[in-house]
Amino acid sequence: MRIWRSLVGGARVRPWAVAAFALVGIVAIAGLAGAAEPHPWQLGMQPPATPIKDRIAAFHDELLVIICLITIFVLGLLLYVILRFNHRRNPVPSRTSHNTVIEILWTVVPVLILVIIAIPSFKLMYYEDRVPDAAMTIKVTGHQWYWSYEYPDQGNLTFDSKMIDEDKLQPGQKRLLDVDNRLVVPVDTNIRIQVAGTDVIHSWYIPSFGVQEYAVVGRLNEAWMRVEHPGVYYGECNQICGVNHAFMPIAVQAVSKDDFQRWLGDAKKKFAHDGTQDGALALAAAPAAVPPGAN
Ligand SMILES: [Cu+2]
Repeated sequence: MRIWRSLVGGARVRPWAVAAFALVGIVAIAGLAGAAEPHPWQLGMQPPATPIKDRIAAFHDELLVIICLITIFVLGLLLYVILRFNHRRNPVPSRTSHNTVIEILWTVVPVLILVIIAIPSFKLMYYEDRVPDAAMTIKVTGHQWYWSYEYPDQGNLTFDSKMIDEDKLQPGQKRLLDVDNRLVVPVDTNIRIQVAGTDVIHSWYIPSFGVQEYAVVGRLNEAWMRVEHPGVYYGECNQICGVNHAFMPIAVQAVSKDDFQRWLGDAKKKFAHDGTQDGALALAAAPAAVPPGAN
């Protein structure tokens, strides 16, 4: 309260303090209102778009409180030692060594803090891991250097998604983030995401979904998502996978269920003769390439 009073100057409100608080408020709101993409000078994480990310953000905030309390406590101890036991104020130091009570405390207290953190952490991990009643499945395959998407329960629709080169960007498209064919998903639908690779390890990562899954050759990793609001959400491969690692972005467009059905109809025609089946074939053949005992 004293800090607040010194900032606002008691009864007389200081204009600079009001301006500073207003600025912080505007930046915070602008951060929340922005689309799910990185921004210059962004503070904090992208706004959550799935229940998983909601929980990750809440857990992050809880940890931040614990970390701040620990840091303030350690800083206080350090300052106390520096001021109280410096050479001038304490010329003849005590020769004390070992104190059983303190040694037990500084072992047990951190262990308790870790246990307190571990319980919600494990709950969150299992929540991220288990797909709750998936209404549909999407298979994501990482290639050097693009992604391909399959909708096995929607008539096996398959297409590639490649970054739009800088010289071909249309107005409004985002450099290094927009792709030719976005992954389109319906909102409010539990979607099982299966991720695999065809060459090296990639990682399908969308910050605002809280989803990050390794794309490994010969393995099928699983994640899930439920996008809460329509919009475009961006992500990137976040496993260093070769020279064009930075040029295989992910763009997901979440639309209403009706719009999704309409898109599905169009997409089946658009990608009907697209020769993108080799990705699926390569994946099916991949386990044979793994040397015996490698798993
Ligand atoms: Cu990659």
